Amino acid sequence: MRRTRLSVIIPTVALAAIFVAALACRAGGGASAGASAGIQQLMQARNLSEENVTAALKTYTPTGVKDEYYIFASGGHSGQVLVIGVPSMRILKVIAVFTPEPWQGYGYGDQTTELLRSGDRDGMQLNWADTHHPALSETGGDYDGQYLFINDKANARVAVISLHDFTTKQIVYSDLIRNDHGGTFVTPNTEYVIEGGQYPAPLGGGYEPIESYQEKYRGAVIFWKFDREKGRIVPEQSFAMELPPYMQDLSDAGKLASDGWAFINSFNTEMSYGGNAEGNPPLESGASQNDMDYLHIINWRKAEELVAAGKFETIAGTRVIRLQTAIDEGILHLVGEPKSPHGVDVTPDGTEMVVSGKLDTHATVYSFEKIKALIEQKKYAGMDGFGVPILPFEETIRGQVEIGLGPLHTQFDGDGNAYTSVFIESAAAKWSLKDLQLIEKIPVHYNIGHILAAEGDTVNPDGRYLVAMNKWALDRFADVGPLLPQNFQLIDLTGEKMQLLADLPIPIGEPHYAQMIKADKIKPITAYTPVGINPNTDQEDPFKVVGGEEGIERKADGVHVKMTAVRSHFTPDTIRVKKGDTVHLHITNVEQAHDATHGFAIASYNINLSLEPGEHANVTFKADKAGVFPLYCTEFCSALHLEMAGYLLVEP
Ligand code: RUQ
Ligand code: CUA
Repeated sequence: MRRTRLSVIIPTVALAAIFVAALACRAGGGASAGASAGIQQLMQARNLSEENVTAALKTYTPTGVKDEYYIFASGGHSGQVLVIGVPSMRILKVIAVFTPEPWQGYGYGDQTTELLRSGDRDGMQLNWADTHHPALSETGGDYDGQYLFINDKANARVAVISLHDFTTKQIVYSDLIRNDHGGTFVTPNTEYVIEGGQYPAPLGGGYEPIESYQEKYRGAVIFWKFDREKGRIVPEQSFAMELPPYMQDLSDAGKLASDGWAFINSFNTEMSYGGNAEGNPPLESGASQNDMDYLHIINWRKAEELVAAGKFETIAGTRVIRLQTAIDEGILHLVGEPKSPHGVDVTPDGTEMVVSGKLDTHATVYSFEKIKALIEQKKYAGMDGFGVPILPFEETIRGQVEIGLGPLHTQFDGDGNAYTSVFIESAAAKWSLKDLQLIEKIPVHYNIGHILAAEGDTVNPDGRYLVAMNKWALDRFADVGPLLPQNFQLIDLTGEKMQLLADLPIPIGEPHYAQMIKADKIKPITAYTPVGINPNTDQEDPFKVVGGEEGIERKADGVHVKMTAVRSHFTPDTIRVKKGDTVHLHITNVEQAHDATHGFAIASYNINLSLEPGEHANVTFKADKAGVFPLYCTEFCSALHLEMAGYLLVEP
């Protein structure tokens, strides 16, 4: 299938390129054909090279034409997710996740406020997140277009987003860990969403002196059980594994040959904890003494069985396989990995794992078959300080590829090539998995972190497009002061050589990772049907209002306003209450028309909703200020939109 689509698209692109080249030739030869002369003039006037014009033709997407791929990108500290089209590199949507988002009314009505606040920890309101790694749900190791997960590194939380309506459904966390990084990654059938901790702390919270770091601080990885039918994570069916207090970094789930296994790399096996003003080495140099850190190899399938057999302890409400149990049961092994490793990426066939070291120049390719054989033979190079067996490094690898300075993350195409981001060099490196040879490098602008390819971490990658997620933009865009946008660069993989096609400045940072999925796998709804759906529960809301049943009723718990919204009025449009009343607004957008969204805002009361067609929302507030407060629809929904208004009258 993939080939058929490819063969349709390449000729179109190639033809366009030939067309322009031919035009350029003819114009150069003195031809004065209207179109060619026009294009020549345009190229001259805008100072464009032939390469620029090919890039433009490969990405230009006329109005009304839809993109071939979606990128789901982390929105970084914004705590949101960005949706971007490829090849146009147009931003299509911001999905509100961990942070209030006014346009979507996210965090202003009862339902979304409840959802947002369900992510609060330690009694503190969290209004931001450091989102890192989105993960699309998978079936058989392929993206299935149903769900998206994303982690919050700062507060160790995981969110579930449904791609049915592109909204956040759930936020979970465990008090087991304070911070995460190695997530989210899904197992090949989305049985589990993996969240690996990063900075060790006492498990389950609480205080222990930092001097007791080695004894009392621990790492952990959580396997969140996902119930696809319900579309929610089930914390009670989830479990975790205690890990040594190294700083666990990125992770990846095994697939096909390595299905049932998970891989987590780490740094700071020195167990340095800083204290540079107290006579200790700074964390950064303390953590960079060893030549090797450890790749953690976890048999999650067996871990799942151990939990079912009761071999766990419950800590902070989470079932935890203790480190000693993991060692005794042979489900945790380590193997060396060179100098401050960062990314670990499992190859599409699941037979190998690629690890890159930030302070190394290589990508190291581990063979899962060799690892498995060594585990079976119990052939160890030794044990770490906690008794975890260490496999002999030389016997686990197939080889190393010389990549360049600061390799980080790797993606794959369907033709046996790997693509590694090279941070210090600001380049993307293409290399052959088969013979571990570097093929080509393309400069990117600048300081690339993650890299993503079309369906690039599935069992069936597409190739075609690569995106460099660059941390620095420097001279790429018009100057906007000292804080610059991040820069996503689209690269064409279909030609002889990689070609840089387009830049997309990202005005909210810092996005870390993203995934790219074929657009035809995403089939969102256009309206909530039947009318009256609460997107949080995906069910009809018990307070949904149907046309003709609107009204205002005073009950024991306050004033209930049953309201409908339709172009271009709210019914009722006058709300009369008394100062001090508790007001319950129940508003249903009774429309089913595509794109017929209404907003609902009330002056001064911090009330702001977005009511998509068929959506129902509830808002509870205390009318503690007397006065006259206009209410209105915030979406320009019709010619009479300005008239879609009314009053909240709070009598003293
Ligand atoms: S990590 S590049 Cu979460 Cu590599 Cu940022
Ligand atoms: Cu509804 Cu404007």
